[in-house]
Amino acid sequence: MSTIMPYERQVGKRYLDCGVTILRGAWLLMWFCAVLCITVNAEATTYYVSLSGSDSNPGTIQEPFRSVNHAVGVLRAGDTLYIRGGTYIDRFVDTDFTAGGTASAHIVVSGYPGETVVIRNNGSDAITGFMIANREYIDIQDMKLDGSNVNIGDAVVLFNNNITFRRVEIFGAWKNGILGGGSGHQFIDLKVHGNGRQPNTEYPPGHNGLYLATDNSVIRGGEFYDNQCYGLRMVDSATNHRSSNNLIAGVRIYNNGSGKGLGGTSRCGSGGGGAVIGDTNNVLQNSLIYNNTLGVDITGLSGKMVQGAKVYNNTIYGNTGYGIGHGLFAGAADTQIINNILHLNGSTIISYSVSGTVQSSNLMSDPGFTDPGRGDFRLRTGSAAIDAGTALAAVRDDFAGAARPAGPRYDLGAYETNATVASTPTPTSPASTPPTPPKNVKIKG
Ligand SMILES: [Ca+2]
Repeated sequence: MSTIMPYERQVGKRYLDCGVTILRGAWLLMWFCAVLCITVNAEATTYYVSLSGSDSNPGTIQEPFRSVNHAVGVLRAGDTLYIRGGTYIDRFVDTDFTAGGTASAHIVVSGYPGETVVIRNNGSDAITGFMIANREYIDIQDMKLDGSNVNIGDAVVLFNNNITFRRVEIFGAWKNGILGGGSGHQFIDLKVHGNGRQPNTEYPPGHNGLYLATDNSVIRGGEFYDNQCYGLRMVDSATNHRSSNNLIAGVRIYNNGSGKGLGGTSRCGSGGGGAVIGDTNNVLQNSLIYNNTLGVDITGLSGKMVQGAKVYNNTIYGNTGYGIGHGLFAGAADTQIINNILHLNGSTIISYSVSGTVQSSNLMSDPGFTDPGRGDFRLRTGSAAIDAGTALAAVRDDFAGAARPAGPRYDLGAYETNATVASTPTPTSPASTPPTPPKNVKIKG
């Protein structure tokens, strides 16, 4: 458990700790202490930004900085910057950072716990609002990035490696919510919506919630909705790189694409829809893809055939066009489409030029959702999707994080129904008899 400690107190404690050591004598220890002081000081300083602060302040909680782009410039590996609540007309780009983190000591830029932080693009950057191109191991978390007041650029651009976005809301960008390359990124529990305001008459292909050409990255949890083209597009348009080994899991993707995004006004050159999976060994699993223009596109760009795409245990519902389009443009090899539910889409799975496909245990009829009109795709008792799936070693849990399988087999779709776990017994008062353990629950002991 971490506590927020003002900068002076942290520094004071370090000197105190070292002083005790010095009193014990020994030049060697003094030398060691001096090194330790510098090392510790470099590894964990917490700074603050506040609307009531000043950039000439030291950045403590009592005397915080005023601007985010100034504050990020003082951060070293292991440091944390907390941004106090409020709306900042500001931005940060990689030239604002004077250092990056390391694998064992990330830089963290975070909204202050319990306060709402909005960073609204100040328009001072000709390319974009929030760009991190040369620094690594930076965690951006608990804030809203608002691109709505400038008619230029993407909200976030990443060209480097190992950046984490956690619980960040990204909205209103002229182009993409996030445009990302590089490797080892994590996008956890994001809310990405209303991006791609640029009229498609200016740039016909249109823009997306996330447009990633990354490798070895994880997109887990979160919502991607109301964007101009696709909610999430995982494919590189470059001919000399394949976006590879990315995992998309447990995401909710809805209302993206022409006639769906931007409050229904969106016009996407390619139609747009839920998700694109291209290039090599990318995985889409445990996700809800619904009410988009198209559902899932397994398709390459720039003549690159899709290789080894895996579409496991998704619920694909109510999309205007196909639920899954497979191999359009450049073809697809060795795709696995397993344990999905497709219902009320314009069509089900449309395959073009494909080879080596494994397509099994997919349900193409009404499975009995709890309340699809409200986005509740849990299965009702007795659903044909329960225990109808294939065991998949790569799918260990479900959309809600519950372990698979519950019961004898995997369920289809994004949710695993705990159909065989009895409800918790209601305690009687007074407890005249010991409660009976519910059936099918293994008691450790
Ligand atoms: Ca099951």
